[in-house]
Amino acid sequence: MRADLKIKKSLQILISAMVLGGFLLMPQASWAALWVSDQGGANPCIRQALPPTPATTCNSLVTAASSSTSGENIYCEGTFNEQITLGSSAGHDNTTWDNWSGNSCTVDPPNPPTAFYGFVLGDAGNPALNVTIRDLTITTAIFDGIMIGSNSHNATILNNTISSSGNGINISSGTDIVISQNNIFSHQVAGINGSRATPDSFSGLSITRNAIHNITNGGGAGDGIALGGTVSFSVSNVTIANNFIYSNDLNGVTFTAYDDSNSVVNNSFADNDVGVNLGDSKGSPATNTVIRDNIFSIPSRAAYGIYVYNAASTSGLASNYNDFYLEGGGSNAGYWVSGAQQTLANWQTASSGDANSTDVNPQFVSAPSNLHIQAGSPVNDLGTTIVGINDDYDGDPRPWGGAWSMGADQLDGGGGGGVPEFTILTMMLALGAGIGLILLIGRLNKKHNTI
Ligand SMILES: [Ca+2]
Ligand SMILES: [Ca+2]
Ligand SMILES: [Ca+2]
Repeated sequence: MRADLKIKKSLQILISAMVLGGFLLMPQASWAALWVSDQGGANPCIRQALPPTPATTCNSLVTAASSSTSGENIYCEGTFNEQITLGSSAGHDNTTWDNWSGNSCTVDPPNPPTAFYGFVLGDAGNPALNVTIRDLTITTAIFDGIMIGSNSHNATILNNTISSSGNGINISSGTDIVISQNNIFSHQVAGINGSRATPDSFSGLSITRNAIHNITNGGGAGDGIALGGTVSFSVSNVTIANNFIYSNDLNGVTFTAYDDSNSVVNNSFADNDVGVNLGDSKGSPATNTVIRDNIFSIPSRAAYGIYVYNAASTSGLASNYNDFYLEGGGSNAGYWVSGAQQTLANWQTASSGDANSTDVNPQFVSAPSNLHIQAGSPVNDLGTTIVGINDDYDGDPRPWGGAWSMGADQLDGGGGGGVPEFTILTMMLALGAGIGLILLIGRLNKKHNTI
């Protein structure tokens, strides 16, 4: 990579770190918000301008939902054994549900018949519009950690830990949903599950920069991401990019039935039975799928990079610039309609695609869970330009000093692949004051700002 670019990048980070650092050194800004603590007890929730003491907060997110007005922030800390259902009131629209500072906020709903979900967006046909759920831990819901329905458009699910439920996130309707930077794992059906049954659902769904892993087939599935439509309404315009998708019992991503014009780009797959599946045994189509710049590390069992289940799903498939790394012992590059294609060459012949793909060891930092690539990885700069994908799993910019890296990690952008700009930043900071703070901000700046 070019040294001048590295230094320029370092200066950009240093300047932004100093600006952010100066901002944080100012007196703490106050937010008029609803504050919720499991140590609190006040009822109803009262809007307050400063982070109050627990004694003056309410102790229920459900109570906060009954008090919220449109556009409000709700900050929480502690553990809440509740199901939070939004949509019955216009005061639920435009709300942001967030932890306060670095304090954890966990939603752990009780069992049925008291609760089936952690959060529900959309209540009996009433949508909850423009809701953001961020920085929370949501665990052990019998059905779904987060259920999105009733046309709850523009939901943003950001930087949450969502574990050990039926589905992590289940979507039945709602356009322009953003799911980013979440850790979604140990569910029994799917990490993200979507079954479209109404017009315009799912259009603009974006699934980026998440870790989706260890989904088991306890519920009969075991998919990282499972999206399917109906004869009347296909799932379309979904972007799945920059995710780590690993150790799922069945498919990393499956477009099971009536999917059209969806993109799977710049993801890193490892230890799944299938990386990307198209269609089903009944002949249901998943058409016009774009599969580019992904790494498929295909484990040593009856496993496949791409599985095209039926002839209908070959239509419009645009697959290229992927890495099909066969770990050996039964792994196959793909499955094409009626047969396994063991090697990349077999797959290329059968599918007439993937002309610019490769079959090299991507040199993950620590497979299968840390799918950053090591310095010197042969898939660096082997990808093709993907319009609209300008960062990577870590938020590092693409491209960096060359072309797109295959997979979710842009090597030259730093992060797990190598941290040269951070090293230079550290050296520069040794000359100045406020080292700890700016180092911290330098790190935070790699991901996103947190409140
Ligand atoms: Ca629970
Ligand atoms: Ca990176
Ligand atoms: Ca927060």
